[in-house]
Amino acid sequence: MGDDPGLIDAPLLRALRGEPVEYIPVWFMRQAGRSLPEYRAVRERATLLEITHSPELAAEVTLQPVRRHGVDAAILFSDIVTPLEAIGVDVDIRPGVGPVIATPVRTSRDLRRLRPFEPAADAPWLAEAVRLACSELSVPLIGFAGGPFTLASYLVEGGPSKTQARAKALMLADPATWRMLLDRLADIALASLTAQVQAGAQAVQVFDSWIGSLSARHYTAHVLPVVRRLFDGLAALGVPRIYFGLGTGHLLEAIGSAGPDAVGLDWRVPLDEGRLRLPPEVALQGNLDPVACLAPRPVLEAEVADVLAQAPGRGYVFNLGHGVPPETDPGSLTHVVELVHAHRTRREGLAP
Ligand code: 1CP
Repeated sequence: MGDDPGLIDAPLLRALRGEPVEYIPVWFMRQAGRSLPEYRAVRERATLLEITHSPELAAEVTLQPVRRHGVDAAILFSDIVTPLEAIGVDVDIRPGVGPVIATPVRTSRDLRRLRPFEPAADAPWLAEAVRLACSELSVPLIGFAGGPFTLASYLVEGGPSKTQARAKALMLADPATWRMLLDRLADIALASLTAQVQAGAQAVQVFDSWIGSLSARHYTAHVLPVVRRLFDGLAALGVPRIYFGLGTGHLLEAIGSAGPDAVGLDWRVPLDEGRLRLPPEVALQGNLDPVACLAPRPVLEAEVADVLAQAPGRGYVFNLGHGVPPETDPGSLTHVVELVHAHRTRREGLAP
């Protein structure tokens, strides 16, 4: 499982394990399928769900950013809602909108539609896409899943929401149903990530993008226990486990206590502050403001230098603070990779 001997010492995996590295590894959240013309060419022939259902197309799109930018990791091309679609939830991914769920989940009766996810039977294309991509990659593949709160927010809201108001209302009004919902979603994420690691993924990331909308009190009471259970379950896979959420400055201590091996920070929290507030054994990932990718080169270079100046000497992976903006010039991303790779780790592998 995820133990290709040729890649076990890849910079990404060493950094996630807190080991010294020769250069800082870098990848970009949403590096596939956003700004690349070669992705748009594939999208002209197939919808997003059609790509994920085709191992050949999914593997091809997964490889595109690695070939073009020389990033230190691939991330499987899929979406956080594809396991829900695979168990029969009527989800559609609308261009320019995101996941839309025709019949939202709002009561305990609705939970019956969320049966367990059995990847081998429900989504054979998932493991096949991972195997195909890994057979052509010389960097690790990151498997991913949506975090329980973030998946719950799409299911309860019925689509993207700025406030997650309906999801939070269910959480507060009916904590028992909420807990059952989150437990089912954590089981779905665990099943999906297990299948991806068994097929060759060498690290996993849980995208709990929207947890920042919760207070620390609500996150700790209504979400953290489930996330902790998810990370406990993932530990058996033996690969580094990254946890990412947006706007989590007020949640860092809680997030750190959920048990991840690495935490992805957005641009709002300086890396050096994150280092102090997370357990020392937890690696950091982040956190260039994605908007910097749209700036002229000198500005982009200064912003990258600023992030690198705050980065710990060990246990660090460069990334953006959120996904690549779709209008990014791909050349800017390639340039960021060159800058990060050229940067000499200040403390040459000494403790952070
Ligand atoms: O690198 C990659 O792009 C890999 C593939 C990938 C990943 C990692 C996609 C393809 N989606 C995701 C994760 C994802 N999907 C997240 C977590 C990361 C994040 O916060 O950005 C979330 C919240 C989603 C949900 C989603 N799917 C949205 C956001 C909607 C909202 O609430 O604002 C959107 C727009 C999608 C559709 C989608 N997923 C992926 C692509 C390439 C697209 C656009 C599809 C299209 O327009 O055809």
